Parts: sequence; structure tokens; C-alpha cells
Amino acid sequence: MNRYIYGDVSLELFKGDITQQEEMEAIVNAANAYLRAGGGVAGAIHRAAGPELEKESMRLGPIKPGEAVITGAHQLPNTYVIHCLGPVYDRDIPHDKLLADCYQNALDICEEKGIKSIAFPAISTGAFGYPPEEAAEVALRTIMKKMPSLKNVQLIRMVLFGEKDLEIHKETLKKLM
Ligand code: AR6
Repeated sequence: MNRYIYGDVSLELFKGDITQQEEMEAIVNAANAYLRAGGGVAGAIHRAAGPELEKESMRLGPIKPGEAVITGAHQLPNTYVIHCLGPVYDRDIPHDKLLADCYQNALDICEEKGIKSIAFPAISTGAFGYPPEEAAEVALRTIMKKMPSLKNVQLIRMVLFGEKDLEIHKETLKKLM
């Protein structure tokens, strides 16, 4: 299963690179607390956006696990980047609540700004060590729970970097449906 629809809102699972989501208004960065470039998704996003993104984002830091802030997208093909600080697994406790907060806060920002489409990476599942199966369940459950209350957001895309992560998300979505 790679799609779930509730009313006018779609959730889709996609294999790909978060920096190449041309049709999405906002993309989410799995950031560090100081909103510096860093590695992983953050490194890829900052490389594609150019140095002006870090200049803008750094002024908004530091942020705490679960928090989200918004900037422009600079040289990326999107309009906005929403930077979320995911929890470090087993260090930032309770990690499931803090991870859910990331998805909720990012969607709340979209609703406030009138953003219609948002692409998320699998926050915390790289350097921050969150097991991908557990993270997928938190992410999809949180998004699905929020979908009925969304008024502006119409498309939510999880962009998974590898085949295995896509499969995990497909299985999890099937289970939650
Ligand atoms: N597009 C989509 N997904 C990607 C991409 C990409 N271009 N590149 C990696 N992933 P991570 P975290 C996947 O480590 O765990 C950074 O250094 C990757 O396979 O980027 O939240 C920051 O500065 C993994 O599944 O984020 C922070 O310090 C997922 O994205 C720290 O890492 C998240 O991996 C944040 O760690």
C-alpha cells in the first residue's frame, strides 16, 4: 500500500530524494539543534539550497527536540523548508512523543501558512538512531490522525531514501489502515 486518502487529503509513500520534490510547496529537513548544514538529509538540503539557507536558518536556532521552524527554500525548487529536530533515540525521552511532535508541528506550520503540499523524510532514522520500523509507525500514525482536521494541506508525501525504508513504510501503512 503506498497511498492513503482521507477526504481531500492524500498521504503517499515515495522512494526518492527529498531535494528533488519539485511539485511540493514545502519540504522538511531532519535538522540539528543549531540549524547548521550537517550531514544526511540536512547536508543534502543545504547543498541544494545554497549557503543562504544556513544563514537564514541559523538565526532561528537553537531548537529543542520535537520543534519545527520554517524558512525559505532558496535554490531548491520548493517555496519553504520546514526544519524539524527529531529526538536522538533513547536519549531524548519520550522519543515517540518527541518524534510525533515533529510531524504535528510541521503540519501545524503548513496550516498556519496555507501550505498545500509537504514532503517529509524519515526523521531521526539516520544519525539519530531511531529504528526505522518504530519511526515509521509513529510518523504514519501521527499524520493519519491529523489528516481529518487539515484544512489547507492536501498532499503529504513521505520520501524514503531506499527500497527497504519504502517497504517498511508500505507494511506499516497497511497495518494502520
Ligand atoms: N532524501 C531523503 N531521505 C534521505 C536523504 C535524501 N536526500 N538523505 C538521507 N536520507 P538523517 P536524523 C534518509 O541522518 O536521523 C544530520 O547530520 C536517511 O537514509 O539525515 O534525523 C543533521 O545535521 C534516513 O533514513 O537524519 C542532524 O545532526 C533519514 O533520511 C542529524 O543528522 C534521516 O537521516 C539528524 O539525524
